[in-house]
Amino acid sequence: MLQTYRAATVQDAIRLAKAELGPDALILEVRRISPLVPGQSREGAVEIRAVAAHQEQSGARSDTAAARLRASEPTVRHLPLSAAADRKLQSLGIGPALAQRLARTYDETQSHPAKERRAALATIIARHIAFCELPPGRRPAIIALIGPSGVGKTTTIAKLASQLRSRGARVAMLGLDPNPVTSSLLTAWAAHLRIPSAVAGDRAELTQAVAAAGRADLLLIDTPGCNPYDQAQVKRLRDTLGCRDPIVCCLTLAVTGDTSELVDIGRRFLRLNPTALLLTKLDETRRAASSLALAEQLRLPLAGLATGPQVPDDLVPASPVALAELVAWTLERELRLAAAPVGPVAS
Ligand SMILES: Nc1nc2c(ncn2[C@@H]2O[C@H](COP(=O)(O)OP(=O)(O)O)[C@@H](O)[C@H]2O)c(=O)[nH]1
Ligand SMILES: [Mg+2]
Repeated sequence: MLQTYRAATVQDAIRLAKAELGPDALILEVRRISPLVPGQSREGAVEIRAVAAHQEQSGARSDTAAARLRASEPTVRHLPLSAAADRKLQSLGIGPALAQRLARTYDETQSHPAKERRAALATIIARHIAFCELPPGRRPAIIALIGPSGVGKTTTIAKLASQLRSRGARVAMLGLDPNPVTSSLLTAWAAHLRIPSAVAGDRAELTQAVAAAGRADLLLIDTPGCNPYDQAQVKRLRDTLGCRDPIVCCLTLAVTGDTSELVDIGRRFLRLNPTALLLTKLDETRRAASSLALAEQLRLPLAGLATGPQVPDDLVPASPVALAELVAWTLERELRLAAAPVGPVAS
């Protein structure tokens, strides 16, 4: 039979329900209730409706509210772990073949130490996703970061410049943004890091700067943000950049949006012939495993992962182990959330 419990918090109400109906009690409904007198408690401010597990199976849920809830309830918690993980990974845009393999391994390594579990996931990822190094082996390396505005291109250039210089490389920066306000961020980073920088307003100036780059081991080119849905803007950038050797175009995307739209956006930048993918703002998502989906669907080798705004520390090279960590972390959190009967989960 459906029982009602009231308490100050959802957790307290669940505790009451479980104390009476047993640890497997199913929570069917949670709602905030307003006190009868404003400012005063009415046996707490949360009401939940719950049923004992055996009653749920024997049909107590024919109650209309319960039936409604059942229809909208995530079924994930009733699935075996591998099926739930597979479903979650596919919902993040990862293709069925990769998602199934990762999910099976995630399930089979449940009782293994975290490090072993991640190593097993990394082995699968290495077979499905391509990786590349930044900068590429040849000198001078000329790398242009392209992508929508605000994804962290300029900041990532500052991180790369600083990291590579501390490894002994002679680095220079070049801005392609003619707008003095938006281009000032690159100039400011260059001054702060004491790295030479210049601004090129058009293709001729870019060609000159690239020719002069022979003195550096690495020239990092910052491009203005480009609206992927504005074909004229994309074409203008392509005409300026040339997008051919010796420039390595690196598509930069922030993983904070909807994966399918990010793939759509990414595809619009393929006209600029990018040969590497950089993903940023991994710290601003709780579904970081979608990074795999982007690399897989865009078919671009993954070069780097930006995990925060700090220069130079919040940028790591992409690797199977790093992606395995993202997969394990996302699944651990998402499956725990799906299994939790109710209530907001912090973190
Ligand atoms: N949280 C977070 N913020 C970032 C990251 N990368 C860049 N940012 C911030 O995003 C904002 C836009 O970055 P910017 O480099 O100007 O983007 P751009 O328009 O692509 O050049 C700035 O406030 C950066 O500090 C990242 O990986 N994580
Ligand atoms: Mg910028």
